Amino acid sequence: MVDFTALAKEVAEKIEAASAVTIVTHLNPDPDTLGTGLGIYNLLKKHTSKRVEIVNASKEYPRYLDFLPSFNRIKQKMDFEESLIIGCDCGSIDRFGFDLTGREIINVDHHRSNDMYGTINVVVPEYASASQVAYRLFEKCYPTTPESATCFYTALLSDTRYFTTDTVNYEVFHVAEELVGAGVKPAEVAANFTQRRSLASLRILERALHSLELHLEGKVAVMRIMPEDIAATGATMPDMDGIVDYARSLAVVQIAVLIIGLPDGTLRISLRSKGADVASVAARFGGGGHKVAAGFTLQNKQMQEIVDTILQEISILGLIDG
Ligand SMILES: [Mn+2]
Repeated sequence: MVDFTALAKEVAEKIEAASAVTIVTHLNPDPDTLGTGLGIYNLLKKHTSKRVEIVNASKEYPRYLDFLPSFNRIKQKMDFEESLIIGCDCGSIDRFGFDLTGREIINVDHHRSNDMYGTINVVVPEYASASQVAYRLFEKCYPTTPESATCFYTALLSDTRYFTTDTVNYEVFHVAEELVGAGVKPAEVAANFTQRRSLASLRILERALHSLELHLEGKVAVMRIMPEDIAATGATMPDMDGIVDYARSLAVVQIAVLIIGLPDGTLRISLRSKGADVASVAARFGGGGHKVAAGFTLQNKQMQEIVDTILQEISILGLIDG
């Protein structure tokens, strides 16, 4: 297992030695990357006198996360030039969307596919969220605050889909318990997740469900969102988060695929499974992720052609049980 005490000492020394700290979160941000980043941000603000910034290169963030302490501090541009970088929930350096060449990086993540781009790598694939890694690391050098606990808990709740994924175990509940002990209000966090949907998110879900097709004897579900659907509903990327889970929820389905055709011609593909290694499918297209939740992005491709190729790859890789 990871020696958090030793790593925390190294990390704290790096932070102490740095002129400033930039916390970087990944493109198309999810609650884990932002919750992990904000949790660390709140800790450093409270316990150090360093200049700290938190950045995300995307245009849109999930708005329902605005209850997270310091959410309004997240910037699209990096202002510090020689700061120490802390990367959150990101398996490869290009997914940050910033030029980080030559920078010292603390890599805080839980993706098995992480390519260890950091100066210090704190990567624990067994953990359910990057925030679980961050919490176990930073509790060793900076006392947890109610603000940081709320951020870490929110990230954990989201990456475990409300404690339902196969990454959930004793240690996850143990961390959740400690975070609640540190001041998290679980009902408030939950209400932000379940009672603040946008109308666009329901309208786009309706269209995605309408497009659902079953392939390979019903074991693979495919849903498509076309640029017209996005234009008609006004949905943003965060509005489409979680749609693919509806396809996976079908009893017969083993693998679910959601293809989003963005107005600029980009195709974003999300893959989910009930155990099959869909990260291996994503890897074939230059993407990555976790065993049961992965994805990739393509430019200038026909949607139908991609659907056919994905179905072929699933067959070739033998991911479907007979
Ligand atoms: Mn994550």
